[in-house]
Amino acid sequence: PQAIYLHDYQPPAYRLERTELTFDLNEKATRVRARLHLQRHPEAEAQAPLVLWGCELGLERIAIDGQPLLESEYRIEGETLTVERVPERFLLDTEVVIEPAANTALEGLYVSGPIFCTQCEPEGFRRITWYPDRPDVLAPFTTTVIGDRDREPVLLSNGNPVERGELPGNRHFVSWQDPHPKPAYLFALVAGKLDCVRDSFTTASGREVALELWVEEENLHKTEWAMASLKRAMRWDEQSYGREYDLDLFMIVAVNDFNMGAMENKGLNIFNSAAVLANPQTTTDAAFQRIEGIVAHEYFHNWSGNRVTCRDWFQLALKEGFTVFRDQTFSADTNSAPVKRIEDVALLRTLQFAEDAGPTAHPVRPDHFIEISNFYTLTIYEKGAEIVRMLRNLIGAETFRRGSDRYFERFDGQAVRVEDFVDVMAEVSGLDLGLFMRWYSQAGTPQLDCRGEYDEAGQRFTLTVRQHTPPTPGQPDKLPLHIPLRMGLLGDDGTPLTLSVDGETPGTDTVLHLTEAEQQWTFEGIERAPVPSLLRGFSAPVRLDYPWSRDELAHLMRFDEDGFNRWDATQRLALTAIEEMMTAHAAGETMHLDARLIDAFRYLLNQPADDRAVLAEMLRLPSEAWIAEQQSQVDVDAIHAARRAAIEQLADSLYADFERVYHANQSTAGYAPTPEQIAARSLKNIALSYLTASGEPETLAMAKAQFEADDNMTDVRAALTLLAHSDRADLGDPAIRAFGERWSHDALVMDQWFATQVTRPQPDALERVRFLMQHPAFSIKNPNRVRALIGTFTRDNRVNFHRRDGAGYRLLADVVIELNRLNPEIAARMIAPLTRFRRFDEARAALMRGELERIRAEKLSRNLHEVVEKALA
Ligand code: HT7
Ligand code: ZN
Repeated sequence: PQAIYLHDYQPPAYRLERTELTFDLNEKATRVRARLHLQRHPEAEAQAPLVLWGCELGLERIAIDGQPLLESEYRIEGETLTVERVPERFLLDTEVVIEPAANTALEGLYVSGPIFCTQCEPEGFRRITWYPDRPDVLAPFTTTVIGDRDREPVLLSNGNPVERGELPGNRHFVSWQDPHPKPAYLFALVAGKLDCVRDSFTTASGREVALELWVEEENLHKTEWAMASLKRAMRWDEQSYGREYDLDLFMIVAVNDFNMGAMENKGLNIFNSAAVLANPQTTTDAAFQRIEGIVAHEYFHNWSGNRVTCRDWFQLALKEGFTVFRDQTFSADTNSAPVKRIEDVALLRTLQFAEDAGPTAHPVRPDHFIEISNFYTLTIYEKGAEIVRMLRNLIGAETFRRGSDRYFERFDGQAVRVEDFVDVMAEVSGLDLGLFMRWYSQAGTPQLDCRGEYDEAGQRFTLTVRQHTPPTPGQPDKLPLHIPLRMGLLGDDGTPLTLSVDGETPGTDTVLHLTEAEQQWTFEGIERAPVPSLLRGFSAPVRLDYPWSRDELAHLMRFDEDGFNRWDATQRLALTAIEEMMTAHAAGETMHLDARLIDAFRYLLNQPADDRAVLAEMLRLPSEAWIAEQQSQVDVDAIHAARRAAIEQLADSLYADFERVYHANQSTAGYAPTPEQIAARSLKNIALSYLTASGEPETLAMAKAQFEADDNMTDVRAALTLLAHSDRADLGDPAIRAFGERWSHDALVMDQWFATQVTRPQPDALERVRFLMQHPAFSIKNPNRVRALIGTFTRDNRVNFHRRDGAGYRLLADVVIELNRLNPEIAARMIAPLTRFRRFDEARAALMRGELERIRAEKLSRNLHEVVEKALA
């Protein structure tokens, strides 16, 4: 397969005035007629050929202005169809036959159980019909869907329904008109037996919008939360960005088979059922919050993505980074803002940093790709969002809002580039963002090495900061970036010190602008040695090193004005203690937990609980993934053993405190996913997890009681996990059995059942995975099942996935080889843990490499080919 390069971009030679589609649905043979009203671009050459894209289409007819084309008049090569000579303005009329039931890749038109649905981003539309399938060709669409009256009573597409009627042979049709010009990737069609929950929303300017949530009948009791989330998101976008919805109808549909979370098709968002259906009995707090965020994300795309779209797929972060930033801000405004920031940073620092340090590292705006589906990554989404966040912090929230208003107004209806977004921000702020643009082109995570020097005689504190970005594949040499470093200084009594930098108004918090490889700042009038608080709010996506002592970290944990840095100081303190235990483990010595961490936790547990949500996060030790990120060669066993020992020693030392917190946070009210209740449950369940780590038998009885009380899924799942992960099979097995029997009818709950079992730290976990792959509730064709069983195992059960005998690697390779045939997009995602083999010891690396080579010997899809070749390069 050939790579596609950003620098080869050519504007389209033909524009679409109008697209008219007719679908005659049939699982085995759907007939698609496309009438494309095309016109040569005024700047294109008169001889410019017409190029369309298509994939696995049975072409039955092709005509221009009513004249069928002879086979000699067009040419099909790979995925393109070229007509050399076409008029300046013409109607291209094609008819193709496709087979939705055989489509296991879940791109284009496919069936999910009894439901027909589509996924067209990024290049799925070419599996539906021959089309200029590129995001810079926009058209208003008219779509007629014909289906069986009994099997497909509901026929949906983008826009507004304009006509419906009966046809012979028990068939019927609905025609839809979408007046907003859109690229093909935003096209959607859904048909089947679906029920609807209706609501409405009055926009700020007083327009009434009908809201429809379409689900299969058995899911009607799980729709309330998504509908409420949608309305909150609609209001928030009006208030925060001045963006109103622009059609009279907004629809969401839930389907069971979907490659990602959801899709922002114009007026008809299609959701993975896991990303929309919620109910207290079946859904955890974390999933409620995730659903709220995804509903908002897809809705926000209506402006950041649909009204203003991307010129080409290299610009993907333009819509995804901005929309993730928008959904993060929405969730922060709706829930606990500091916890949202902590969660987002934890995700970025573990998984995105790992991606940025591995063989598939790429810039936020890549300059080439083989398969664009491989670029829906944490780098594009999460690092892309961090760049937007830095921009807003650099120019200020109000100026940023003026910039976003101008961006939406100026580029409405257009397909644009990252530069267009950044230029508008530079224009409204007057700031030179030239250097800042490097964030989009340079891959890798910058490292900041900071050092402080206190001059007692001169009463000044000097901070020296060096930045460097390690090489990434294809980018050996890196240049300095424009990095905003928010910071403050704390006095020895915890008071924030007043700083004045470069003539700014003095305050206790400032933003340093790093633009060079090394810079120095001196703060005058500092009477005693301060403790610096650096990278407040995680002001830039970087790794930061400063030689804080443990006492200084404990000081920051107590006194920092910045909530994020209080959490981060606790994480750093815990990390130092765990690393010390890992050294002891490697030397075969007893692992002792540093008493200063125990004291810090005691302090936290005995503080008045003014923010329980943040407290729960502070009590969570750094994840195994984050500990691994600190190591030059990852020692999975030492990490697991040390972290576990730290938990047990905290549990033993602070048993009474955890017990008190557990009891103090029992809920009395009925379940609601409110920030207050979520915080209390989170704190209660982390306390319970420490209690069970103490090994005291009554603590598992507490977990069993919580499990049996069956109050809500958050508490049930937390208790089930503790029971299932304990060594007490007499308690764990019955709980697993009871849960599995109770929920065998609900696939989304069974996914949680799978995930709970395959994260068991005991050595039987891998055999359980193989066993569960034979369970009737599992299907390798369903991405949710694969993610729950295989994805959770390879990501969250590091000791067992990295078993020394290589059985974990073999299992993953077997699954990837099967997925390569069925669903290349999912195969390419699942393989990621194997591609990081260079991070491990020689023996493990050789086993992982061996499995990659076994995969490479297969006939690979473009998706997997690209990832495997990068990994083995
Ligand atoms: N914009 C959507 C991306 C998406 C997608 C990409 C590749 C394959 C399948 C997909 N489904 C959805 C989702 C979003 O970011 O909102
Ligand atoms: Zn998105």
